[in-house]
Amino acid sequence: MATQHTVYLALGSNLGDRQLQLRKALQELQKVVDIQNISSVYETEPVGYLDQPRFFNIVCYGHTSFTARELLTQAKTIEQQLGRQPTIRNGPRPVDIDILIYEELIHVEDNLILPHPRMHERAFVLVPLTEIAPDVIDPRSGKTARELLQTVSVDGITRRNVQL
Ligand code: PH2
Ligand code: MG
Ligand code: MG
Repeated sequence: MATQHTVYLALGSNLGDRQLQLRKALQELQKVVDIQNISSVYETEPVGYLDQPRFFNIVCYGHTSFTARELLTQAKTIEQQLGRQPTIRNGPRPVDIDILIYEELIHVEDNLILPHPRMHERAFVLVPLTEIAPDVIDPRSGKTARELLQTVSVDGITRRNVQL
């Protein structure tokens, strides 16, 4: 078996049937990542660009034989399959799939920065991440998800009883 890499992914949806989009995205992701755990669904106020619908956000983690770059390509393909169109930065989308952490990799390239450059300041990532992996370490800061969560406001984040 090829070497397995541990990866943490964040998914968000705020266009169309958010539950269905996340479910379909997970189904597709399962083909490239052996998903071990998925957080609850959180309904979250938009961050960055405010004039758009609320998101459903989740985090999952698993193991993959793909490199980070290959996984990014797969994630983009799934986003497009689910109807994502190019739009304004931080704007609305049927589904967004971001790689948060890939092993202990620290990597900086135009379109692939690991760990995710804004994960440490985003409650919509840190709340679900802490739910499933409170002790995971952000390789950049050396802090755990739980520690990072203590540094942000969790206003506008609501756990929803939504089955995926
Ligand atoms: N994603 C963004 C920008 N803003 N806000 C929320 N609540 N959830 C997101 O997933 C999100 C966002 C860029 O990817
Ligand atoms: Mg994103
Ligand atoms: Mg993205």
